Amino acid sequence: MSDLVTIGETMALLMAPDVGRMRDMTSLRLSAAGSESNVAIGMSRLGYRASWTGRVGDDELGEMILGLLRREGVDASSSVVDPSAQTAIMLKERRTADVVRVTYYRRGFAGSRLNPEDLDEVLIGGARLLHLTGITLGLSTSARAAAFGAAEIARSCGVPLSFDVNYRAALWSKEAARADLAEMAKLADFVFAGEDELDLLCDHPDMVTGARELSGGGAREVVVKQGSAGALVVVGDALLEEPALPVRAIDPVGAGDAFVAGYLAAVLDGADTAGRLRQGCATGAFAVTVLGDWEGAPSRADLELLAHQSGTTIR
Ligand code: KDG
Repeated sequence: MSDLVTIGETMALLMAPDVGRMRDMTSLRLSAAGSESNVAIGMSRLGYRASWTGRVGDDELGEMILGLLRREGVDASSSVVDPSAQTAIMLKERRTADVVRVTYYRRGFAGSRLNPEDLDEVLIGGARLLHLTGITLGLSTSARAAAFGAAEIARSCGVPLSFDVNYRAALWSKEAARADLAEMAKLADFVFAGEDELDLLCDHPDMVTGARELSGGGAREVVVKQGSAGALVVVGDALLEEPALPVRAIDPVGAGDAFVAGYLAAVLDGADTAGRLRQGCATGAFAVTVLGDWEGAPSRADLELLAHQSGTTIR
C-alpha cells in the first residue's frame, strides 16, 4: 500500500548547467522531470510511501527514470514500459540567471499514452491520498481519461484527492484547458494553484475571492502558491498566509511540487492548516536552492536545519 499515489508523465530532463543559450552549451546535465514524480520523491524523502504510475519508453531514458525513482524510494512497479513509444524529453535552459525556458519533446511520446488500463485500482483505493495535476489532463485524451478514472476510483473508495492545476501553455490553450481543470478541481479535497492559474478555475479577478469561491465555504482546502511571495490557503471561512523563506534561488522549476509534497506530508502528519502552509513553504524553499526539478527536496533532518541562523556552520 502507499500513503500517496500519483499518476502522470515523467520525462528525461536535459539541463543546461550554466546561464546562456542552449545552443552554446557544450554539456548538459541529465536527470528526470515530472510534476507528479517530483511530488512522489518529495513525499518519499519526508518518510512517506509514495507510488507513481506512468509510461516510459523501452529505452535507456526510460530505464534511467525508473532507476532514479527506485533509488528515491518511489514505488513505480505499477508503471508501464511502452515498447511502441519513446521516453519524452524536456530541455531546461536558464536564458538569464532569473529566466528559465523549458522546451518539451513529448507529444505522442510514451508518457502521453497513459490510459485507464494502466491504473492499479487496488493501489489507488488503498492509498491515503491521490495526487493528480492538470498536466495529465492536457497530455492526451487517454491520459485525461486515466486521470478522471483515477479520481473516480479514489472517490468511490473514500481516498482524498489532491489536485494541482499546473497549467502548461505548451500543452493546450487556456480556453481548451478551462473546463477540464475546473471539473477536476470540483472533485478535489485539496486544490493547489499558482496565483496566475486561479482565473482558469473561477471568474473572480481577486485571488482571495477566487480561492473562497473555489473553497465553496466547505472543508475543501484551496492553496494559492505565490512563489517568492509565499502561499495562502482558504478553508471554510478561514484565510491563512505564510511568507516564503528567504533563500538564494538557483532553479525555481519544481518548487511548486516540493511545496505540494511538504503540504500533503503535513496533512498526513496531522498538522493544522498553519503547520501545513509552513511546511509547504519550507520544502518549496529547499527545492529552489539547487539545479533540478526534485533534487533539492528536503528530508525531515534537512527541515530541522531551518532552525539555525543564516551563516551557521554545523560541525
Ligand atoms: O513543476 C515542475 C514540472 O512542471 C516539471 O518537472 C516537468 O511535469 C513537468 C512539466 O510538464 O513541465
